[in-house]
Amino acid sequence: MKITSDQINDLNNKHASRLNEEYDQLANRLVSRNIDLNDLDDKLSTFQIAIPSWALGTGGTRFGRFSGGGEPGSLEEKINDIGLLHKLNNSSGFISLHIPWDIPENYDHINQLAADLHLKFDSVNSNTFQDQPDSIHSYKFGSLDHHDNDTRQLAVDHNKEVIDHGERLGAKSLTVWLADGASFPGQKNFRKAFQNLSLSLQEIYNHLPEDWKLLIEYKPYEPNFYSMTIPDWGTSHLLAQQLGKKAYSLVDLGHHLPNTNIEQIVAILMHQNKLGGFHFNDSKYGDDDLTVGSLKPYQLFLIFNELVEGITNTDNITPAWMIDASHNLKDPLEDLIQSVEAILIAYCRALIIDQNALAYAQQNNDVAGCQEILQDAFMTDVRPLIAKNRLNNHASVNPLEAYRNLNVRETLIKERGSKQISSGL
Ligand SMILES: [Mn+2]
Repeated sequence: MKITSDQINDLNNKHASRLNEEYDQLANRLVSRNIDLNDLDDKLSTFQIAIPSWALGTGGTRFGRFSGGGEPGSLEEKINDIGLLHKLNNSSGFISLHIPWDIPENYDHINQLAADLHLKFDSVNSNTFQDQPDSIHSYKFGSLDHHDNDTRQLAVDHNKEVIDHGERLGAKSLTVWLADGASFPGQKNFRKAFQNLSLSLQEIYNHLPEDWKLLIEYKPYEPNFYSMTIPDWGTSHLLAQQLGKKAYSLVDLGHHLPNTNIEQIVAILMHQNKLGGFHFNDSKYGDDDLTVGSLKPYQLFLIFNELVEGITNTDNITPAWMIDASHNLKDPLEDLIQSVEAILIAYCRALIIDQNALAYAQQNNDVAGCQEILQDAFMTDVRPLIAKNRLNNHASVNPLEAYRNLNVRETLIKERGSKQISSGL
């Protein structure tokens, strides 16, 4: 299925006059507060969020999976789905592949397909959290941290292969998330596991092309419930520091214990120029993989405040942004549309914070004033800015409404059938 610009224009035309009114009203208010709307518009236009290939099918829990139909069954179909999203919102211009689920059969063909849809390949992800069917060694008790050298080498070699696949697609970073850890006290020697992991990562790091980055993700628990070998940002940062300047930490919103101050972690990592990537989702209890912004939009805004501050005032690279959530109940494409929208809203609200006034209030210990400044930005309805930006970029003013009006899911079910199940879930 393809969505044409004419279809989007027709739908946009219905909204144009109302949107212009709302935009003008908001723009006047922001200009009077010295917000540079052209600059804001440029930042919104260039902000691109990677969609992981595994987010396009219906997810599940260990209790079951309820497929929604029309899921992409091949890498081509996954890329096509992201193309549909990007056509609607102009902000999903990156794909993040997971190897071995997404190994291309024909690189030229896959590169051409992505280019035709104005998509690029972002960070590639390795998978050593499950055994491959033909594997002679098992990751049941660890991969990169394994005490058995042959098992460890298998995991190292896999990561090197992922880099090689990524290179042929124009990707520039490898993301490593490990399930390695222990579920029972005494099961693993912490120091030896860390040492083995360190050696493995060094070998992978040495295989990185000059212009690549290694992004090290952390997680406090699950699938291991006593210890994880990279449990927190401190361990991730320590490893990145040891490896060198091409290694960075990656923050996944759902990979923290409840009530962790994630915005502070983001600020400190950026201060150290070590924040390399960011994964978006939302959670109530653990790594719930719910739609970003569905539960804690204020936290997301506070995080974006630090991200914007860090991008403006540190030498930290622009992190690789990716949605990392599982869509168990909603149509995955609808969920992704909502996710991108929530991220843009948080980003845009952070961009309209009066940073000078905030710095002045902080300097003067005006605690109530600081809160007022943040909440004034948070409570501003910035949706007309985002919709207008999309209108100017020939994308949809209201992507979710357009998705439904254009019967995207129904068409995909017709094309692919209702039983096809996406790989990698
Ligand atoms: Mn993640």
